[in-house]
Amino acid sequence: MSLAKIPHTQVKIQDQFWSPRQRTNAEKAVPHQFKMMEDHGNGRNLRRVIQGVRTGFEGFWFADSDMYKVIEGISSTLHHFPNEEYLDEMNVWIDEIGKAQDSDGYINTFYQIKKPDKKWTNLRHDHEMYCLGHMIEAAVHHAQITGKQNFLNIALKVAEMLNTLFGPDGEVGYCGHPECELALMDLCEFTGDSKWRVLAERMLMNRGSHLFAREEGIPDDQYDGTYALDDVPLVDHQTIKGHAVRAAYLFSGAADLARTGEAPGVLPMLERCWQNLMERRIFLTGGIGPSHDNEGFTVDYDLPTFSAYQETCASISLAMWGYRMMLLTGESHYMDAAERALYNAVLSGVGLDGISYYYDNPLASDGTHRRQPWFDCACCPPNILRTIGRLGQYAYAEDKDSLIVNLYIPGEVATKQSSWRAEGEMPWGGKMKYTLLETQGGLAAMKFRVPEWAGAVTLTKDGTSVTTEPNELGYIVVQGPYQVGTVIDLKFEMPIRQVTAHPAAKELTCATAFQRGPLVYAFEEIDQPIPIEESLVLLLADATAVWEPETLGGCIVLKVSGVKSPRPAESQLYRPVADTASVELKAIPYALCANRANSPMRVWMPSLPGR
Ligand code: FUB
Ligand code: ZN
Repeated sequence: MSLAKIPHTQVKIQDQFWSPRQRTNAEKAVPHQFKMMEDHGNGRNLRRVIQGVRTGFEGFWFADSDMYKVIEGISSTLHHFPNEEYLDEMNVWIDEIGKAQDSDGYINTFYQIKKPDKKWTNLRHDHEMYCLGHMIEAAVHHAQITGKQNFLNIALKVAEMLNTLFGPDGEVGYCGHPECELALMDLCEFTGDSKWRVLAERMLMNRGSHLFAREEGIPDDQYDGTYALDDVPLVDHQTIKGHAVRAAYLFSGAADLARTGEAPGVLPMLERCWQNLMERRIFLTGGIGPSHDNEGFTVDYDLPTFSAYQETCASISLAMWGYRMMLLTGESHYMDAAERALYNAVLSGVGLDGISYYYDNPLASDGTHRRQPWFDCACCPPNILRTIGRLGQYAYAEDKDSLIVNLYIPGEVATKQSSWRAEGEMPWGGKMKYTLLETQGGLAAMKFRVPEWAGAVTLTKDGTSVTTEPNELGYIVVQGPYQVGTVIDLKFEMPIRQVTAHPAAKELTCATAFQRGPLVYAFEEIDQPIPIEESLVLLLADATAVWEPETLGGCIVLKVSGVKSPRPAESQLYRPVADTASVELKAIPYALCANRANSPMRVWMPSLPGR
């Protein structure tokens, strides 16, 4: 049973957790990212192309994609925080993009400046379709938000060119870095033109034909296409592997394909890979991809802490994929993972200032891992800009006659059938209240996701208890009738959960971590009475949740019982177990780490049996 999207344009976020982030996005990140695009040469690259200059290209070969993502991020942000000046500034870029576009629709400033006669000769490495995919995604979004066609027309010209080259009458072609597939699916949904689905399907289904081996003259028996998921045909993937962002973007496009029509074998493949990821490869924080070497997956249970790579884009791609799996299947558990990523590994990608970013997000640090204003490889900052801008899209979905609540975020939602106000404490407390503001008729039921983190659940409709036993898809179903003023009160117990990992996750042996609601917690040395290296927590620790208005903009911290294990002398590699003394340790939400002075940090703490 597939569901329909409710775009973020129909969702207002008004809470204490995400609203400040969206505002900072608008007030700080947008001007910062405009500036970064000029400081780092993305704007100059466009102007070089317009002026016919063939030297001086700046940045990575896929730098164009950053500008497209920035446009997408700014468009989404402007919807919630209108700003004429930024709109004008963005339109200047769009004009320039139009001017830099060749008459056949081609645009890629790296190729246009550096090797105009070599277009499409290195699909494996050079990201031409990846960049264009980001353009299409951004242009669709820009058109949705502004109602303007200017960027969309440029993107449609691109899509027509891609169709001529790689569509049903063209060559077999797909990009080393997936992205174009999901973008074409967006374009199909927005324009209603199935031609774009057919093109996406060709890119998806031809993948695995070892195109990149042929491109580089590598004999088939010596070719390892794993990194770019060109090893086997799409439907034959058994596990999640390769480069993390590539994998989750590819599977996002595949999920959209399966949701919108025939796609034999695709759903079982997605379910297999998802299961492998959830059972053996995802970090506690919802991030994916442990290894720096391939920016991706390695083997089952490889879940390091200090060296956890967890690229911000990878966590975003996991949220995108989980969201699409929920839309495709109607099953709520996919949003457990998307929520886990969004509240932890994704949000950790940006500082509270909105203008400092993590590329990789380790789960332990010696205190020197700090967010940066930008990167040479700048994929993550604009990705987080657009993700926070569009966050509302993850909160709801709908089927023919029901509204489905996936994320519990105070604010408002308006659909064709009804408008609701959501009030409550999330993510700090588990109470939510939904009030029906308007109804146009046709709403038969409200469906509420039962989050994996929830303890006991209670629900009343206009004061009358309703069963909270979830249906087979994981939702509590609250049947109508609905009149304006109907109130649904929902309460999820939000226990502190202390967790250990599967013993096969060797790096997490004898370690323990804490979660409350959707948030994973971490211990920063700055909050502890003793050095973090001397801190251990008890298994079955006493832990209490305390609201601290002065900490990190206001957050719930956890006070946890631990013990001090004094640091040995430098000469003492091994030593007898020392006396221990009780201490109270303090944990803050992982996503808020590294916003104060440099401080060593741990999500997973060494633990001792307690009581
Ligand atoms: O290749 C484009 C982006 O740059 C990838 O998604 C990231 O992992 C980074 O390598
Ligand atoms: Zn990135």
